Amino acid sequence: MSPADPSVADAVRHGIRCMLMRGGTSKGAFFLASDLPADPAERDDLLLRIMGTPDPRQIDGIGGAHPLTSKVAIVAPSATAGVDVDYLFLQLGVEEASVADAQTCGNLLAGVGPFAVERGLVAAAGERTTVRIRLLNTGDIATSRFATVDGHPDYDGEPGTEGTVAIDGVPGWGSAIDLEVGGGPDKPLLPTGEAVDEIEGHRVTLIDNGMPVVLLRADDFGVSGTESPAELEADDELAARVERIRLAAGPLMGLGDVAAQTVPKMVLLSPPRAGGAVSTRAFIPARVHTSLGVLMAASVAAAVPVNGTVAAGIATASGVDTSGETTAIEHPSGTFPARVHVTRDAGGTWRATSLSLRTARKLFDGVVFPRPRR
Ligand code: NQM
Repeated sequence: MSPADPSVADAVRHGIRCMLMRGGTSKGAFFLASDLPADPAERDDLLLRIMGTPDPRQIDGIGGAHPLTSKVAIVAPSATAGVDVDYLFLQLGVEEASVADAQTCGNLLAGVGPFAVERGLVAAAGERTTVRIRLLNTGDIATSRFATVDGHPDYDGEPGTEGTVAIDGVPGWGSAIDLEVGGGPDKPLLPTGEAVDEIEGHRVTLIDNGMPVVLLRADDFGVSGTESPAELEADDELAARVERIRLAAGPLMGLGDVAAQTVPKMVLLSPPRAGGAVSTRAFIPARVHTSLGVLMAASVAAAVPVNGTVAAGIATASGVDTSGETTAIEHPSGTFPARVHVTRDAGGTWRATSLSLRTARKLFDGVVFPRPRR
């Protein structure tokens, strides 16, 4: 669809087909790529007007006035062999008119498989449907497995039955969605090849198991790591120190200049308090996460078994199960059981994949009306 297409030019009058979904602990607007302008600048401008950005309340759009609810997923049939759909994630600013594409979102990923079935891109296959997804932002491949009933996604499940689960940060129960995510053979877990690097006088671990993350010791910054997200956000000096490290870490991680990007994420680590392996507070990067991103959890967990990382120096062995594959990562609203598989190849390079359990829900399906250009 080109900008000259009357259905785009008239989007204000006729609206754009859109499904609002909760994916894990995030919420976003899901679109078929074919329902949006093909030109990225035109598309981004339209999405900003749909979400109501820039405005701290996003009052004239459908964004939820927080980065975790100002997200967009764009889905299309994939041309890649063995892959069903391509998923592009866009992080829309709230107060700033920004659209960032350097990261994916493992939470919205939970909604992608069901959305592909809802829109007829993939046919439901009996009681459990598998969708293979290419993550356009990172090049990683995900496999999503979820319940389907009568040809439709089953979001709710039956409380008390196997396959119906609760995830911390979301009230109630939902039908389990298994997400397996892995990078290609040329993607090392430690982008600099080091378990620890020094930035601005701090020992940090730069790691990427689906999400580029910088691991920091909370006590290096004069905080305990038990503070609430609001308390940490109120500390301007802390935010400035963390941001300086982030800007230096971006190029070291191969991400280039990250001033206008939302990665790497900055995670303060401290000892666990609730039986987990380690406790986290994640800057994403301006706001502090109310829980923890799926792939952020996978990146933190993958650092635990690697000698010399900041996580290995803090983590408690009792927070890792006996198989060594599930690591309980504490966050401000509970614990994330991160399942990761970490290996070291013959050349000494660390690699990892993750398996996460999420729920998702279709909240609304219809036509969204962007505010007019002003
Ligand atoms: O790490 C938030 C979220 C995320 C990212 C963010 C995510 C992940 O919790 O997989 O999903 O980093 O802005 O949705």
